[in-house]
Amino acid sequence: MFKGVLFDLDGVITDTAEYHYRAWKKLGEEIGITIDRAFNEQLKGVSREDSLSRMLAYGDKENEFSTEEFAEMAQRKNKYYVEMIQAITPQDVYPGILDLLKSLKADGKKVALASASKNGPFLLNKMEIETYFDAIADPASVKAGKPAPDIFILAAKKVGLTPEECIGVEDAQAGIEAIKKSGALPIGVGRVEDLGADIALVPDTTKLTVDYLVAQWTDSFHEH
Ligand code: B16
Ligand code: MG
Repeated sequence: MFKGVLFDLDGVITDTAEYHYRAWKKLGEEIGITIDRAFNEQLKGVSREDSLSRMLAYGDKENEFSTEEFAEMAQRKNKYYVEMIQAITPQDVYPGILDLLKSLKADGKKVALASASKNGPFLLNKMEIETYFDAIADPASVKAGKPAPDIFILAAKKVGLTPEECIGVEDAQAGIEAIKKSGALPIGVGRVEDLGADIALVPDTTKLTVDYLVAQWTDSFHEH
């Protein structure tokens, strides 16, 4: 049976994915790049710098900015985003997540955060759920961001497990790919059109119960 759960944050624990989108959209408007929700799917789970690179490529502007300008734009987006997340409270935890965290703790499962966001610890604190996490993998300390598996491998390691002993929960294409490569069992939160038909998917977080995780684990190749 699985021994740990590696959680993505944005779009899984709370709706910050929407704020990331709005902050990128605002920056985009200022530099003449219009993005929509379909394009935004490619930014989910992707680091701040890689997101900006993708956005500039999308707007055909990848050669228009100096290194300093690039850094300033990444910073500006983060400023917009940080303004938006100040108002987050425990009420913003997605439905079902708190119950899931409590049940996992009661069952003795390890819980780790595997978010690409440098704002992760701040958000867990705002939502008052940091006590449920046995470890937070620091995205600044991994070489490659999602879709590379590094952050999930680190998250498992920080709770004394191998990825093969864990379930990873994600809402993003890049994140699902990262979980698959790490060796953990992926569970997606979202639509089959976005995340693919080859993994277990829930349409929303109310379906993420321990029973559901156990059933997916039992159905998977992980059961020996
Ligand atoms: P920050 P996750 C990711 O978090 C977001 O999905 C992605 O949109 C964002 O660019 C990335 O974190 C970096 O976040 O700018 O706050 O460091 O989904 O991996 O929890
Ligand atoms: Mg996410």
